[in-house]
Amino acid sequence: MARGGQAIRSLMASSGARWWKDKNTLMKRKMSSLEEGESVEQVFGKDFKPFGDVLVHPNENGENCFITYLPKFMQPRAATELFEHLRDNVEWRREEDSVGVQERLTAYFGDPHCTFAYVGLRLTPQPWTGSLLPIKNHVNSFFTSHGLPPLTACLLNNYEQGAGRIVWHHDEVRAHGSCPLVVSITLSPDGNRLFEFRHVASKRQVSLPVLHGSAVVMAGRTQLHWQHRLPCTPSPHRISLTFRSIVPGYEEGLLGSLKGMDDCQ
Ligand SMILES: O=C(O)CCC(=O)C(=O)O
Repeated sequence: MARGGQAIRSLMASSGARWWKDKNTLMKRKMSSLEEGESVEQVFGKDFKPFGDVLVHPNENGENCFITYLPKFMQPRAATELFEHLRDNVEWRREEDSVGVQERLTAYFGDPHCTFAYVGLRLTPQPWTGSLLPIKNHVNSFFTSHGLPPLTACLLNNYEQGAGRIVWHHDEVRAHGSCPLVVSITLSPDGNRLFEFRHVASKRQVSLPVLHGSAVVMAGRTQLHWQHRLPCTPSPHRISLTFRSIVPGYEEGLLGSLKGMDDCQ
């Protein structure tokens, strides 16, 4: 979940650099004029073309949001095996964030230095496990081949049967580079759950029953203009893998720069 609309707007607009420029470049929190009137190519890069079952096209309202759905991203059998393995082997935690005790269990994995700070939590990644590496590699080769940035970290969410939800929110993507990307893979062998989107300005809503093995993709400026939620309808057990384009060292760099500012006072 995100911390403050305007702050996010500022930081997301703050780097004209592409995602792999070094962290010193990314640390420069200089406001640029990019967000207003920026082109699809400026946000997504020249190699990007929309793909999948597109729910929101980057040209819609000139907002550079891209939401798409890939119903068959994983083979059902592989998705079931991964679901069972993660359910039984991950050390799940119930975090308490600045909103309260979370209504789902989570675990966080990623490349070194991909610290993820959101709603008052600061998560240090556990190293990728043998069971996550194949899907991480598949996700990366698929999305980079579509011109999107590498996915370096993954927050796993575990919504137990008949329980668990996330209320309307924007994802925290300040550390996700100049074209933030969040890919949520659904593992729910016993049935579908609803994934809902709401456009902030128009209040238009889209409800998507997400299939076992499917992927929902939110890229570009989606988190500025759209919220999403997982309502607590009577629902099967679902684990989601939310892959994120976190820039290694970004949060650590922020801590360093904040410390530097304290030192000067
Ligand atoms: O479970 C999902 O697919 C989405 C999770 C989510 O919205 C979040 O982690 O912020």
